[in-house]
Amino acid sequence: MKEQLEQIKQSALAALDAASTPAALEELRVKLLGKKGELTAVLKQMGKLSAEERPVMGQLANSVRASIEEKLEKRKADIHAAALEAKLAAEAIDVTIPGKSVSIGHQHPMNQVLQTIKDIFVGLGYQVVDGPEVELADYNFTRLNIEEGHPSRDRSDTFYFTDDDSVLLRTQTSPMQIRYMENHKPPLCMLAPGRVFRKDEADATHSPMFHQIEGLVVAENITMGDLKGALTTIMRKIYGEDAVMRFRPHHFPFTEPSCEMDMQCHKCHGTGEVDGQVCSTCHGEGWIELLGAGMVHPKVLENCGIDPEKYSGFAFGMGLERLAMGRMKINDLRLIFDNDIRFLNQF
Ligand code: 2NL
Repeated sequence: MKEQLEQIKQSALAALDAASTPAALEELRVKLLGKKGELTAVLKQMGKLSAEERPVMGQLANSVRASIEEKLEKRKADIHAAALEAKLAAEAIDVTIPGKSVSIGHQHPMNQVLQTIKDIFVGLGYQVVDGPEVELADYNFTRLNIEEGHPSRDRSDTFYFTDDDSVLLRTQTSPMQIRYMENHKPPLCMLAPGRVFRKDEADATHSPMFHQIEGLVVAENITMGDLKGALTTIMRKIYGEDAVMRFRPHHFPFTEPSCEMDMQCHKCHGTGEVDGQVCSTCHGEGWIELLGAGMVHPKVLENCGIDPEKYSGFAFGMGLERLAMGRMKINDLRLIFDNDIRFLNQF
């Protein structure tokens, strides 16, 4: 029996040494120490021993059990430690590896230009307003003194929603100014930037959707002198203090008198030529068209409930794309709308 116990101890310790998982250890515990285990089987035979032998064997059996239990605990701890070690090694983070860079987008070039311009106008006291892109023909045309039959009302030029041509995609941002005049008493000073829509085939200088900025100032005693002073000041803030400007007579149905404002070409200084070649910036014109403007037509003021005998005002409108193209040296309008990342990343 003594040999049997020694045998159990040796093989148990060897098996415990060989076990490498908590599950294998548990299996061994049951096999060695459990009710149906090897040690229990030996102990059941104790009854057959003599009275002198029994305590000796009992003691030996207990020490074998203790050895096995001790080894079991040690292996448990070892295996747990090894597992932890392996987990830590696997999850180790090398804090010296450079991080993954997160690429952050930026404002679209059109928005950058718009923001710059809005800042200038806000600084001069203009209120920036927003309005609907789907408009009534009444606001877009009629109240602006654009008569029935005017070419800009044509179905080939304007996107209409209804058969009676009463609802449309606005072709200019002026309807926002009409709405503003309806709801505000002079003195008023506002800026209306936004998308406008015209049935144009897209090419280097045309797009069926583009952006306009219109401005309006109405108060007592506003004159053409105010118009010239305000627009010269504003355009110099946009194009530089040394920019040279000129005003030419023009015609718009909603202003009287009307004018266009040009800036002398900064490349050829108004000569239209660079090194004997036609200037590429102004195409030989010597001047670059900036905007259209004029004194608000008395009929338009009246159409908005403002007394033209008491009040007068000036208004102006310009294309934002053209302005952005000039400032950012973009030569094809379509680039602005394509949203090719190689283009956008240049700004
Ligand atoms: C251009 C010319 C212009 C206006 C827009 C306007 C608005 C009201 C009354 C009177 Cl409510 N006028 N707007 C005036 C003159 C010119 O735009 O060439 N735009 C691209």
